[in-house]
Amino acid sequence: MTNIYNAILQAKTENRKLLAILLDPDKIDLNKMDYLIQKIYQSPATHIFIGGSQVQNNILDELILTIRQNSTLIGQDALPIVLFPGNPSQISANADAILFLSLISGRNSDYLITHQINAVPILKKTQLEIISTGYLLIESGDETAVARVSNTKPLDRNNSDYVMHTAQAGEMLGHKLIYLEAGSGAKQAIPIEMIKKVSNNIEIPLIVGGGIIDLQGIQNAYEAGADLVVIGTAFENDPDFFNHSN
Ligand code: 1GP
Repeated sequence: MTNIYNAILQAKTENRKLLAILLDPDKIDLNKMDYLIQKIYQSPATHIFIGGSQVQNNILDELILTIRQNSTLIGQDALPIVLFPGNPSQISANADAILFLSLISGRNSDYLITHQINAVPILKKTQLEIISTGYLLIESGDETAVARVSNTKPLDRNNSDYVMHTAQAGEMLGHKLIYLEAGSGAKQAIPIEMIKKVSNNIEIPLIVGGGIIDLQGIQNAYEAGADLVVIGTAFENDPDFFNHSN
């Protein structure tokens, strides 16, 4: 597998937009994986993200191996499998890379640095590509699982300047990606003006996810400057999501 971060940078340079389908191990039926993987490979997805706020089962390793087996059967180039963990127990050496997240919108030291420290001994035993990511949770209607589990307050969706400064601080601290997160199943996606403001004022690639429920929403995020969009719930609810004209 080529370096995943470099490929993201390359895509940004070429203005090639990227799409990750997020699979939550808690919501996946391993017996239906062949069908789901087929749908993923028929979709425009460029990455498979794996994670959830509270993965409680131990199927992570098995899930990734099942994805790999089914991907091989499909015979296309395998999509990179990237961990998007809620805590250090959600690490599997079988993935290709990990978004090494710091929840810089929050003020809970567990999610800023403690979980990361605890993850180090586990990560050191793997070959995972580690991609440092500044993770910003933005207010999106009702309380989301990320806000509840991380016990942090999302940033004000009407204060794009503060969100932009937080993203810029993340970039200055050396994060390689910025992720604007509305939360899985969010009522409201990240505001378009906010995506524009942040993307125009950072150099590193921008990921946007949470609450995007139609193809137009993906397009709008791209046009506003998102480099990679994450789709979880919409695909989970309807594996034919990408076949609809909208
Ligand atoms: C959540 O950004 C992702 O972490 C995806 O959110 O499930 O709402 O698509 P959805």
